[in-house]
Amino acid sequence: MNRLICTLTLAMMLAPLPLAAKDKTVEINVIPYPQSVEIGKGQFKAAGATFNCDQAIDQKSQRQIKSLADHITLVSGRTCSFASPFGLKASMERNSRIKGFVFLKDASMGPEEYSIEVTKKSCIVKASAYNGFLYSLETLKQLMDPSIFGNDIDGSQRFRIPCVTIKDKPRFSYRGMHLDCARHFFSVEEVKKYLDVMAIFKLNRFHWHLTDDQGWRVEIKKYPRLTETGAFRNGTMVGKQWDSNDGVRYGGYYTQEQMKEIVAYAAAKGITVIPEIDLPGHMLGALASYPELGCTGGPYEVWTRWGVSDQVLCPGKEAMFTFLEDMFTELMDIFPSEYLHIGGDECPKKEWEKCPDCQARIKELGIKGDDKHSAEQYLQSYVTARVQKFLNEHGRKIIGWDEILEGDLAEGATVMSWRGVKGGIEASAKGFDVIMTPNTYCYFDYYQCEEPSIAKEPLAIGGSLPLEKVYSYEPLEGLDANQQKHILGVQANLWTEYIATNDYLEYMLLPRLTALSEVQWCKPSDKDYVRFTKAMEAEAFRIFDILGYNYRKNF
Ligand code: TNX
Repeated sequence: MNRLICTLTLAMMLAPLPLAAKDKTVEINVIPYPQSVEIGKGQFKAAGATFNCDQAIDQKSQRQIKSLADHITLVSGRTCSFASPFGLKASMERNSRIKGFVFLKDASMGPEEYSIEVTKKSCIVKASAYNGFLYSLETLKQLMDPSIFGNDIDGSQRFRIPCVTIKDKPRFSYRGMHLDCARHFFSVEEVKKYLDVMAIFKLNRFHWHLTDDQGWRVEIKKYPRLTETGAFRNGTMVGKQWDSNDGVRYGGYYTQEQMKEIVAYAAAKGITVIPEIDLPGHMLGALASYPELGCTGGPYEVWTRWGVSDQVLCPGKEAMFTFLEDMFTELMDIFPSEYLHIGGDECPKKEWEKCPDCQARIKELGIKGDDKHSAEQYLQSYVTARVQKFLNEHGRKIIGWDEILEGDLAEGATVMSWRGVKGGIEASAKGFDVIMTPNTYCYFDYYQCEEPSIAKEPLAIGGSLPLEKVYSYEPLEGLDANQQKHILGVQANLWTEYIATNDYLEYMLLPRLTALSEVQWCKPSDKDYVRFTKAMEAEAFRIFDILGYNYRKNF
């Protein structure tokens, strides 16, 4: 008898906890973590629930909402019907017992803000605009079993959402990720997959580095040699052997149609594409195609090695500016973004010092060097200002790397601080808007581990940037209230000198992108590395597995 009691007690101890007790331990694994989360008791069954979507919501948002309904139908095998009546909000106010999903427009919310209120009977979602609705859908998916990210049909009705009230909006309006497609070329499909994972973690800017010394990747109809010649290089250096060449011709470019396709694909995911044409340095792709744009007239070659080339565009020649204006005219047609990135980094002045045309230009403009900057540095400011004026006249604004601060910088430029945070501190003090991309926290081409383990990793450019360091970044540190107002947001950069394959690209991106997303989205008080890593393993890693992303599993 005693034995029987013992066995029964043991069995009760081992039995699953009753639901009510289990609910208390519910944690939500949403990344980036929402601003306000109140967990309730119980669950809402998403499989088979009706989607009620107010007609006041724009058609584009409605289509996204409907596609979640269709997707739950597909994976759960239970139909989620979609209805889009007029006056849903008013009828909700009269009869609050409406069941299922309810999507409402709340015009008082910011464009990226949303709320979700889940009870056992209903899931009420509110937002005012497209991105807010998209983010509500991403959060809903992360609240469900990660298998929602796949297409496998699963009749087990796992698609439940814990009862929870979420109110959410981002800390920063600019939440970017950069990709260098010049050093290595990534196909349209690969770029789309990159955008897909950005969207899951609520990033909204894709900085597309499209031209460099090692390749010009943009079709410009008026200058066909840019892609006939400039898009291909005669081999690539091997590893870090600077004088080597693998002898394999390498290259590729995007047609205007393909770039438009990517812009539209990104826009549907709430992401603006900001193209970068890096000038006046990092221009061998263009110079090899049109040698008359340079100081010496060449010969030039699309570079087969990494580093900073002394061969740059010649601002002494009017034809160079004509080229830039023609090229940007076509580019603006492809990219509707308010901002265009004009590079500006790492432009050696050796050629300009010797070039008669550059020196004549310096004289003509009355440029004089001073104790801060050389005349040639001010000449770069002249290039920046001319391009900026042209783009401003077409309703666009410029972003440039922090070197554009050297010399004079005209009002309205936005500075991307990459050489640590000092450029951002200086620019914001001078009243310029800033995007923080410090190499100390945001360079995803650096190794993902601490020094001693670096030898075990695939070859990278150098540096050490473990996940935790990315997570620890506080973009407003050291800035006073006035400077803080100028920090538009944060971006990580993925330069691809040593990244030749998409698999390796994803490995360098993930999971650091998830840490970046909390730096961009969360208030410092909502960040918690332990909570974050648990969610990353439980949710993000499963999403990566289901969607077929390569990622670094040790952190
Ligand atoms: C510096 S960041 C560069 C890039 C390199 C990168 C490598 C910046 C504006 N310029 O051209 O790819 O370092 O980490």
